Amino acid sequence: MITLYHAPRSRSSRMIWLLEELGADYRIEIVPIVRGDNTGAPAPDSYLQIHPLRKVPAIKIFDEIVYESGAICLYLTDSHPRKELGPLPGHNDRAEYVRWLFFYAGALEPAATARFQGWDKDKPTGFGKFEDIETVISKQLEKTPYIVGDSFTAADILIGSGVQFFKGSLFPDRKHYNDYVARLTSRPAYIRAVARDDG
Ligand SMILES: N[C@@H](CCC(=O)N[C@@H](CS)C(=O)NCC(=O)O)C(=O)O
Repeated sequence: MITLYHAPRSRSSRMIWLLEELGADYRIEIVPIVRGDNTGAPAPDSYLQIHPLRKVPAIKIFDEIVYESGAICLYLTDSHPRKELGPLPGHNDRAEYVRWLFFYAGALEPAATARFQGWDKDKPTGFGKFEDIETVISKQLEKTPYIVGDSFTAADILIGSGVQFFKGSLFPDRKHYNDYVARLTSRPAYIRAVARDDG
């Protein structure tokens, strides 16, 4: 049994989606968090043994704890190989899959945060320029229905949530973004996850 530490309408909502896609046996434990607009309350000190930054998502499987959305995606798809939601080592698409998970976490997330906060200046950073990052994603989604190619993977859960959130605001309005989000949000597992978001 997997425990998902979750706050409704947060980054952990995506992990409910992933667990539903995997058909995993899981339970949800609701965790209080301080939100971006400073509402909410911090998780209690007891939660520091699950996540040292008091954030969600985190998962616990037996005695193992994983936090960071990209790490959770990789861990869960590797540990549910028969579900084929992430190419495994040796698969032709493995490099691309891992690259997109880390591109989300290491490039898109920090660049979008910097853009939102007005911190991004015209200086080299470890994550690159926001427009360049958007172009990389757009070029891929112009070519293929999913970010790794023809098949849905857990990388779509991360990149797709970014596209869904940013399209029409930080991301330009593009038809292939609308089509991509429509493809993802019509998935039965996505719909089930939305229904479970409150716990
Ligand atoms: N890089 C982390 C970000 C996690 C994160 O920032 N989660 C927010 C919710 S969307 C949170 O827990 N905020 C509470 C806090 O920072 O105290 C991931 O992707 O898992």
